[in-house]
Amino acid sequence: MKTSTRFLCSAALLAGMAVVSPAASVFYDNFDGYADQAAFEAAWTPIGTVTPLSATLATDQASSPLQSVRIDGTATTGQQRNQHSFAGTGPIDTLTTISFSFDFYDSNPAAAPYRQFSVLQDGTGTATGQIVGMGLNNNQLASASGGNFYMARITGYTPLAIDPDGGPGESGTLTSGMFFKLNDFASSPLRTVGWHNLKVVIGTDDGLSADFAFYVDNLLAERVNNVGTAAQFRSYDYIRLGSGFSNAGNAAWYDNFSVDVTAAAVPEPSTVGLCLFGALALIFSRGRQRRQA
Ligand SMILES: [Ca+2]
Ligand SMILES: [Ca+2]
Repeated sequence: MKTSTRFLCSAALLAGMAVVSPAASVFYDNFDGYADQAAFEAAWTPIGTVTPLSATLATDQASSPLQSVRIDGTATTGQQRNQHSFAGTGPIDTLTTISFSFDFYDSNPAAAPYRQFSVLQDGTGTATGQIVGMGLNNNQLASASGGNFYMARITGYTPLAIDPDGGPGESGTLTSGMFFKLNDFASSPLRTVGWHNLKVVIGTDDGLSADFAFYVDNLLAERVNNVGTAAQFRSYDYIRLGSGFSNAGNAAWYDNFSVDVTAAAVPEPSTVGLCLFGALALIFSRGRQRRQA
C-alpha cells in the first residue's frame, strides 16, 4: 500500500472509530428562538394546576444568550411547570446510550436544597426508570450525605447507605425514587451561585439492567449501576421543566435542554472494505514486482 493510501486508511479508520459514536439529537432547545411567551408555551405545554401555570421565557439570566426559562420563587405548589414531547429515544442496549442534559441556574446555594428540578420521562410502562430527574429537592438538608451537592432521582431506585463508588453514604431514611446527592467523588462539584450543567448518561454494560452516570459541569459526580431489568429499559419521550412544587421562595433558571442517543464505536463497514481492498492491491503489486525482479 502506498504511504498515502495507508495514511488515508489509518486516518479513515481512526475517524470511523470516533465518528461512529454519532450522537443523534432527539431533542434540543436553547429557548433563544422564541419570539415571546406565547411562542414558548406553544412548544412547552403549561401543565401547572394553579396559576401561573407556565414557567416564564426570561432574559434576566441565560446560559446561551439571550433567553432561558425562569421558575419563580413561590410558596405555592402546582405552579409553573411545562412539558415538551418528542419522538421516543428508543430503549438502550449494550451499544446504545441515552443522554439528558440541561443548564441550571442555582440562585441560592446558601439555602437548604429546594424543589427546583427537571425530569426526563417515559409516558408508558411501570415505575422503575420511568422518570430520571436532576436539580435540587427538599428531602435532604445541605449538610446531609456529605455536603451541598446537586441531586438526582430515578424512579424505582433506592439509594444505598454505602455507595460502591465510595464517597459519603446517603443520610436519613432511604426510600424508592428519592432524590440523592451526586457525591461519589472528590471532584463531584458542590453548589455555587450561577449556571451549572447537569447531565445523565443511561446505558447498560450487560444488557440486563440499566446503568446511570451523572455529571455536574461535565465532571462525573455519581454512578448508579444495575437498576431494574431489561424489560424496564425505556424509550423516553418527554421532558418536564420545573418541579411543580413550592420551592421556599427560591427561583431557578433552565436553559439548553438536550436529549441524545449515541451508538457505540464500531468502524464503518465501507471504510473497512476500502482499506481491505487497498491492502489486497498492495500484496498483489508487491508479488508482481518480485516476479519482475
Ligand atoms: Ca438560551
Ligand atoms: Ca453517592
